[in-house]
Amino acid sequence: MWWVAAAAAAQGQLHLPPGFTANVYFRSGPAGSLRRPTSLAFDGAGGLYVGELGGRILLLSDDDADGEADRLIEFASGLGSSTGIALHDGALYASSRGSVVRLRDRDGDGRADERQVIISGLPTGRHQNNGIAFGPDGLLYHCIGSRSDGSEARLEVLPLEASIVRATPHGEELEVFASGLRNCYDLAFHPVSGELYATDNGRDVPDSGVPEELNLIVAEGDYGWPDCWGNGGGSTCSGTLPPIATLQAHSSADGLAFSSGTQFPAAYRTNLFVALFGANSGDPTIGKRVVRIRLPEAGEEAQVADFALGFENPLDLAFGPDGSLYVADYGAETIYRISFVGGGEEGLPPSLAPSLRLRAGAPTYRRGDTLALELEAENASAASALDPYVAIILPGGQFVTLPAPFAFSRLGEVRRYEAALPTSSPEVIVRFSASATLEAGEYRLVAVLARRGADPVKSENQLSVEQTSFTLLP
Ligand SMILES: [Ca+2]
Ligand SMILES: [Ca+2]
Ligand SMILES: [Ca+2]
Ligand SMILES: [Ca+2]
Repeated sequence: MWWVAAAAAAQGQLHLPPGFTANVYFRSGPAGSLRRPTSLAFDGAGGLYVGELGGRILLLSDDDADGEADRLIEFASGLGSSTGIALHDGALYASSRGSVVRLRDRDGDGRADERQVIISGLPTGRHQNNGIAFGPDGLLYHCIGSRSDGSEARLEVLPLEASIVRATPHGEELEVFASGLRNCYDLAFHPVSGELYATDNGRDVPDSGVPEELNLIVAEGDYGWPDCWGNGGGSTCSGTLPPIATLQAHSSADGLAFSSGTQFPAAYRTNLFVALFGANSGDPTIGKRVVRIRLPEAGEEAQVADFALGFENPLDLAFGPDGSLYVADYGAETIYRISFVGGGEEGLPPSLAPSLRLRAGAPTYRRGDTLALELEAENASAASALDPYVAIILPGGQFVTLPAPFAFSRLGEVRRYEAALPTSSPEVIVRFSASATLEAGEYRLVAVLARRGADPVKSENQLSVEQTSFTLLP
């Protein structure tokens, strides 16, 4: 698949699922310059704050609402290597190497005029303090990277190192919330459940097989670094928590954001989007993309799928008030805006299109038996908008629709379906007002997943068609 990405990159275009489009929201031009963007945060008025590695914070706005920023204000400068920003209670919080700075714009001119270091003395070394997020509890959560890789001559691990810390919005009561994260770049709270998710990057050693991780963060959780990684890799894994998804080794899993708004198709709601920066080896097949993660439901595994390819080095992302996804490409020094313009379910990449699995309960039946089927809707998170239909295909192409189609109520649901086979003919109702006799013989059984209210017979309404067969004995 990477040749698609390479071709797209050569044209300066992103490769997206059908129904999506991307435009350049901002890059250096007459309005000002953008250099090595690291982090994004929207304010309530649609202004986009952008942190730069060089220590500036920019405020971009799209005053004529055409999807491209036309105004740049330098909100702040002089921070040291900023890799995380967040807005809370009218203030902008920014990471600066070893500290957290709180900035306010008191006079509303778009430039910070009040500045306070609220946390300082954080450990730095190979990595530093990165992403910032505020929880439903109003407290500040902050990623602190490790000072070493974990594979080199071991440094003493300092108390706040390789952790997620928590503090009040004033920087007081600083404490370790979770530990064992080698280099957490970003973190985000689930908009509904309030659960905290964070990325973590495995060690840099080539061919070590150490994956990048998405972790569900719980209080006092230990996520394994330096000895344990992935799902039980390394050593000393006892008592540590595995990731809920592993991501491509050395791809550098960085910014993450939950989808918000209603612009993206229903199947994308409350999915996590993660920017994979790319390998520091320069291998073009690693990372350089945004992936979409569907969080696991009970007993399932998280599903990871490519969403957007063709970046240089995507680093952070955020959903805007317009429901578009904004991606800061550190390498291309560009902020992209990705929007959904297609209709219905067209935006679903093939791997995530709704599908139906059909299993016949038995290979043979006699008249009067109960035909048992199992149907499973996959990837159909818009399940409430979909109806399954089951039909028996007769010789000559007529078909019998089995009665009482039911709706799926959630993703991955398995529904058993039972229908009494007619004891005599011609008792069954056939579509198009025909009637038919079920002679002994082999029948095809077809299940169709269609949009609610749409005619399932029309191919344009069929999102998934599955077949199996059974034999009706004399
Ligand atoms: Ca504009
Ligand atoms: Ca000001
Ligand atoms: Ca881990
Ligand atoms: Ca972020």
